Amino acid sequence: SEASLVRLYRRFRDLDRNKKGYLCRTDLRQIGALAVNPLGDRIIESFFTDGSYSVDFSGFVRVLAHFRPVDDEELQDPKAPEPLNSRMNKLRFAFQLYDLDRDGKISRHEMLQVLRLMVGVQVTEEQLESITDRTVQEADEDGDGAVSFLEFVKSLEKMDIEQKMSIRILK
Ligand SMILES: [Ca+2]
Ligand SMILES: [Ca+2]
Repeated sequence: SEASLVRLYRRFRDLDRNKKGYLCRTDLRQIGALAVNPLGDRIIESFFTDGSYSVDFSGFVRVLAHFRPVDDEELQDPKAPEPLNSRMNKLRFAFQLYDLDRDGKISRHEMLQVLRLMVGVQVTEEQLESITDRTVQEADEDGDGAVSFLEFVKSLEKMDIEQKMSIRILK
């Protein structure tokens, strides 16, 4: 809505500490919800397409739209384009946080890297390896040793993505 765009713009300007007119990685690290998120750095990277070092307001809004909480009262116009915060778009966004080389599959190595960020230091390398194997095996239906987007969607079928992938950016 127009009102939330105005509020977002205010947030954007607050984050933009040197009044540059764009945000860099350091600016985004001021967002509390990202600073405490184990995948925060990866989420921050997704604001910067093609190795750029700055994101303008429209890019900022586009990425954040994925995290907008789904509002039950929102009327869905069947003719409107799929909103960026739909379940499928949230899953697409999550998938690309794993698929670093963008080949459309989460390899065992890519899964290991994400799990390492998420489980933290409490597990040994050996445990991490076996968690990775189990996670990939459980999702990998065609047995190619990697997780495709469809396999990813299926394995998360019962998870409350709408809830888990919502970040309140405005207070
Ligand atoms: Ca990949
Ligand atoms: Ca597979």
